[in-house]
Amino acid sequence: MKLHDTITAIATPIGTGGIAILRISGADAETVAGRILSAREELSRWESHKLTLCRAHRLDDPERYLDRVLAVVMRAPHSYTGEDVVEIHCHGGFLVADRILKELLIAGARLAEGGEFTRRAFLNGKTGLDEAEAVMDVIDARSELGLENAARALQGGLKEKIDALREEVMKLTAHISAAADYPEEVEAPERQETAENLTVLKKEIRALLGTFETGRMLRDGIQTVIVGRPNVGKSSLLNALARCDKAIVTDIPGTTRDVIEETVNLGGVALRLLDTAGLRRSDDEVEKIGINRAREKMETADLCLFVIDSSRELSLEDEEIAGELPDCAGLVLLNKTDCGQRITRAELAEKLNIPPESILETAVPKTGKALGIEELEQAISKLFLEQKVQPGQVYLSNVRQRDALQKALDALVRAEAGNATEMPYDLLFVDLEDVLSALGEVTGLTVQEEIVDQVFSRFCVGK
Ligand SMILES: Nc1nc2c(ncn2[C@@H]2O[C@H](COP(=O)(O)OP(=O)(O)O)[C@@H](O)[C@H]2O)c(=O)[nH]1
Ligand SMILES: [Mg+2]
Repeated sequence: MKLHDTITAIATPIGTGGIAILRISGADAETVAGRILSAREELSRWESHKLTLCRAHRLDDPERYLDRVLAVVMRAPHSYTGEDVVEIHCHGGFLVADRILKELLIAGARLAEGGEFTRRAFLNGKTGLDEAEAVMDVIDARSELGLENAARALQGGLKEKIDALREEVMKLTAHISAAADYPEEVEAPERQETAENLTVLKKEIRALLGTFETGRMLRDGIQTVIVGRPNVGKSSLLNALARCDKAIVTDIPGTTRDVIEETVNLGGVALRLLDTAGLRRSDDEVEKIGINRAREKMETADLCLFVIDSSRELSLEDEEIAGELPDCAGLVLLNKTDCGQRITRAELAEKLNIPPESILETAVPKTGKALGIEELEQAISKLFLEQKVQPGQVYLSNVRQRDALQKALDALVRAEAGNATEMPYDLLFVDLEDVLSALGEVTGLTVQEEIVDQVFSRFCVGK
């Protein structure tokens, strides 16, 4: 990939809409765009960051217009990429943006790769890696709180924290090297003091690491799998939570064969509901595949809703399913309470050896009023949101950031152990350098090329 060539792409989604936007970035952005735009004034004389009404035309014949457009020049370094950028806002038809793109390519630009604009922004120091990831998270956000967290990271919320931590470590390394360089004038730090500093740092990094689970949930939602034997009301429950008729409901056992997904909003977080094939021994090939899929989903779920038909005695199948529930958070639903209840919460708690608080009673009949849905939503909130999601707090939201911080923590623990045994300060220094570089990885300050590649491979063209 050449860094300094001029790239272009359509930045808006394909399809019809009010407008479409093309981006051009690179040293020749103005020249390239100038070849296919005509306005009262030459592009090179346009004021930066000001929209101008002009015409887009064919490169080979300026009399053949393609569209009337608005265009803007954003000169380096005050642009998204840090390079000269031109944006062309044309009409959002199927063909028009594509035609203009073609002309720009003939005029000398190259088609941008996925994420290349943001990558340039990163390489030009316009954005940290954490912020680039936040851009992606803003685009992908599925819930209000997820969006808020991503936007906070975009504003440098995480970077601020990491920089503050680095600052603390640097104070210590500066003191150590000063003492090494000028032993007469500067005394090495007291061991006790170093130990205290390291403990504080450790606590802060641990706290940040502790936000990962919630951050991931804000970003990806709560993956919730609904399981139980056939006909207990799993699909009806999904429909009741989603307040729509997404899943097919019949009284024929084995109706649901594939995994059905629906995302609903729960207190600003995405609850990603997965309705699955009822778990039972089956000879039906298709149903068997569905049952295997259900089992796979159980393995990666954050929450498992185990549905039981309370109008019947607890069956052997129910007990078998209870034995294979995943390790994640779980709630048991005694459903069909409107049909004459034959198992109570207390009995079930005792039989399956589960705490009564995680058993709820519901009814989701085909006609008539659903019962217990609000209580269920509250119970899920209590498990995942209450006291966990605080406004203004910064949450780690991806594995890369978590791994880098974990590395920092490991190095810190080594430094701490070394300090406790009065390891010479120049050796301790090595561990502290590791802490610094691991922290720098979070924001991209010290990150390896391949990790950068990985981050940007998630981006779409035009971003
Ligand atoms: N009366 C009543 N019927 C229910 C309830 N839940 C489900 N049903 C009915 O039970 C049958 C099976 O429901 P379904 O949701 O397809 O069960 P699944 O096989 O577990 O997905 C359907 O006829 C539903 O209308 C309930 O709480 N009360
Ligand atoms: Mg079903």
